[in-house]
Amino acid sequence: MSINIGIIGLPQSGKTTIFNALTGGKAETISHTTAGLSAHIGIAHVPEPRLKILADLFHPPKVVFPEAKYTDIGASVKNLAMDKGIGGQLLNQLSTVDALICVIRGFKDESIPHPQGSLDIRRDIDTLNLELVFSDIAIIERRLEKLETSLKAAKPGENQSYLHEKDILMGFKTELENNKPLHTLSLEPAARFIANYQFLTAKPMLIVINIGEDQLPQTASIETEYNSRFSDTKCTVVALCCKLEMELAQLEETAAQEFRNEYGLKESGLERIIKISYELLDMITFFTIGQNEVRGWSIKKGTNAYKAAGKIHTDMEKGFIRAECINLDELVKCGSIAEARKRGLLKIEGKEYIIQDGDVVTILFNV
Ligand SMILES: Nc1nc2c(ncn2[C@@H]2O[C@H](COP(=O)(O)OP(=O)(O)OP(=O)(O)O)[C@@H](O)[C@H]2O)c(=O)[nH]1
Ligand SMILES: [Mg+2]
Repeated sequence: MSINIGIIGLPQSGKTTIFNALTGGKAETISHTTAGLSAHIGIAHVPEPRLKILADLFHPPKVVFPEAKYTDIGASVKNLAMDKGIGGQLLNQLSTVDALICVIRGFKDESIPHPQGSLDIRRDIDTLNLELVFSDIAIIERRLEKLETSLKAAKPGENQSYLHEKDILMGFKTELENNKPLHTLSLEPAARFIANYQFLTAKPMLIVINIGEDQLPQTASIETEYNSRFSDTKCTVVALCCKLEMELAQLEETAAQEFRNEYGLKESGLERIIKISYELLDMITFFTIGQNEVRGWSIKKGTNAYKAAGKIHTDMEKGFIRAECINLDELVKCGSIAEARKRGLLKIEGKEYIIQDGDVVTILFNV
């Protein structure tokens, strides 16, 4: 499964710039008001240093990285929620993402007017949260209308599930009206409904404060300040100079690295964003080694060997016999699977084994 992330933000906050930084794409940063509504979609290879370690050990013809899909919707969520046409379609597209990146303007630049008139990070985060809340309330209201119709038409005794759903939705609406994103609620027994509706405020959220180059030395203090106010288990704030990251993403890796050193940046914007996204989404990576490729796979923490096999190939799930697993570090110490087997370090696991981050997995199966 590749992770799927939607990029939203107020106009001119830097959405397309970060999209380009993450995907290495070169989508033009022009305003949607002149270009019409259009979403940018791009794929990034998840930077996974452990794949390089495996590649150095096994010299496979091919190295396959997990992928992350980014969508820059390029329009305001609030406007989309009010639109039944193309805007509604874009919103549907947005509702299928696993997590949201909310870009907030932090850079100063007199030549780029701020849509709200002045620079104010807190106000903009609040405004964006309100847009998401607005969109979710609109979904709930539409559903409640339909439920009323269904309730009127239902025979006595058949309305139990409708009433239950109405109850839950009313509860959600109250929370939203108090400005509480749905991801802060304890989900049982409402989890099923959240999954059905794909509410935007139920999604994990990464707030990216788009700072200017001059603010880079304050990155850590900016992050502390805004995390103390806005972060929770499903929301994290990072500060990133999106424009610089976009420029670095277009350089050769060695040149980019040199510039990063000069700026005191330990890792690329993509690396930071991916790391936090994986944490927010509870994702881990396991590896497979084949004759033709070594490959990384992203799965939810807690996935068992049987389901993980299915990610690789449906035949492997259907004909699953067992999984042979070893932690990547141990494999590197042994130098080869054969040596690991000889030393008794290759664990033989059944269907129920929970795959661990960094496991190198061989699935034995018959078809
Ligand atoms: N000075 C400065 N300008 C930036 C920075 N990041 C983005 N910009 C500029 O801000 C403008 C808007 O950036 P975009 O990435 O197009 O913003 P957007 O959110 O996609 O804009 P819309 O799609 O029109 O809503 C562009 O002119 C960017 O070059 C930054 O860190 N510093
Ligand atoms: Mg844009």
